[in-house]
Amino acid sequence: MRQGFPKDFLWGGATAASQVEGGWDEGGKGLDTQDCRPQFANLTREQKNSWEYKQMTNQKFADALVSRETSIYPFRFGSDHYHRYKEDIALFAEMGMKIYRMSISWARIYPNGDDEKPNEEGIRFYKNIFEECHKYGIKVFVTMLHYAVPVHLVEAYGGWKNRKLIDFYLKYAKTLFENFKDDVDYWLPFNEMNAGRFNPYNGVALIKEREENYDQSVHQALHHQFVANALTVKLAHEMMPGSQIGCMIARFCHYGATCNPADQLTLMHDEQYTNWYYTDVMARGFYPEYMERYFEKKNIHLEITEEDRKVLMENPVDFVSFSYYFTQVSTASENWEKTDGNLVVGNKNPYLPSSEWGWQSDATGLRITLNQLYDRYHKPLFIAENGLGAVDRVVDGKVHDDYRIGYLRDHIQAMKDAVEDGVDLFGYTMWGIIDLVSCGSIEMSKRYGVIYVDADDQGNGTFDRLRKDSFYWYKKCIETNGEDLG
Ligand code: BGP
Repeated sequence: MRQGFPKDFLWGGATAASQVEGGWDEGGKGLDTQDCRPQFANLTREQKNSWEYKQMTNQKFADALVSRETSIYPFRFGSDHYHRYKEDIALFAEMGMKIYRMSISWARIYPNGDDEKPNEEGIRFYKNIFEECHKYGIKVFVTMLHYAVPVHLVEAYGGWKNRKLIDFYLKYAKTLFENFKDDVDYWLPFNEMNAGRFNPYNGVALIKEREENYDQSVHQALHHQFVANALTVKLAHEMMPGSQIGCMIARFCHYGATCNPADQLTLMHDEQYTNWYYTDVMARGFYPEYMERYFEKKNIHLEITEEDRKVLMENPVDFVSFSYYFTQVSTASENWEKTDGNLVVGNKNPYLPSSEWGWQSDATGLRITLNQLYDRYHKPLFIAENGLGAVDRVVDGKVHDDYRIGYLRDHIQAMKDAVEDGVDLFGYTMWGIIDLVSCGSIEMSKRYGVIYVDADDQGNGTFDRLRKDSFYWYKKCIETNGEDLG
């Protein structure tokens, strides 16, 4: 039996450009879809969790295109990483981080998405970040698209439902590989591929009101992303032999509510439609049979060419990664109590504690997930996101976030157990290593970081950085390769 984490285990932290950078209109960057998501003041937590709040509408979009405000568009100020990345990376190094997962903003490289030439200033900005990481021996894991799409691609082409997006994306990918082939250790073409289904504005750049046949558009857009993903894997392997390129989903581990076979059947379908579908296409290389029936039932007719199927089959990913925050219950009953979760509202599990945002923490579910994924694909696994969103308070210059330490301790112990079960897990990047704007509820108040950022929901504050108690805890965890979780 294996004992503990492999000695070269990649401990790290994760961010996304739109949530951390700020500098939304600097350095030649174009406006992107995340820059356009507004935050409305004085809403209750429940209202902020609602679909109406999270959903993009024609009106909100039109307003955002003309507004220069930052206070109601928090993704425009982020955590000011654009100006403070050196300080941030020095803190990552102090913690002993082995890897930094970050995303590149498409609109910094191609401001409109379909420009003829890339923006050299954007390329220089990321080059500087990579140089800074290398200075400290920190490896780099790049997400090439973490939700933020140049708005021009929505306005002129209608987002990912248009097949042309595949070509624009590939051009962008080629530019990244040409410029950063020696700087990046792991590549990820798309963040949380299944987001397209649960939040189509974020995932596939669709505005629901504009779609006559919404389900059809969502799934066609997802198909285009699958093809773009496979072609990017191909391109990476051609341009950078030996490169490591992976896929990612938001993994929703489900439990059957009871041993009633009807609940177990619901469980099987939930797992297929929300999880397996996406990783099956990207890791195994073909559309699973169970989806044919699903599409038929929903009256969805996808345009998939023979060439698409061939490309998918010939270009599976090298590793599988996922985000993991919570688990939920599958039941055939309509009357189950609900609770919030990442991207979806789920059924509540009476055995699990909830965060302030109603996300149910479940470390055992992480061990189960790792075993399930490894068993199915036998590819190396990477946990690209995991962490606890909470309200933190600064008292005498300190943040005593024992709740976060407890969450991390339990999840890292579960990872260790999975490794000892025989799972090939090679890295972990804690989500929101530094406080950043929450993707779901568009606010700073929901904090994940082990590094505190002094900014409020409207972007007031010094933006100074502060080490939370969890900073020292994670440092010790890394130093001892996950042995000292005390
Ligand atoms: C994932 C996204 C991240 C991140 C995280 C936490 O779905 O990839 O961008 O934000 O969820 O979600 P939230 O910020 O809504 O708490």
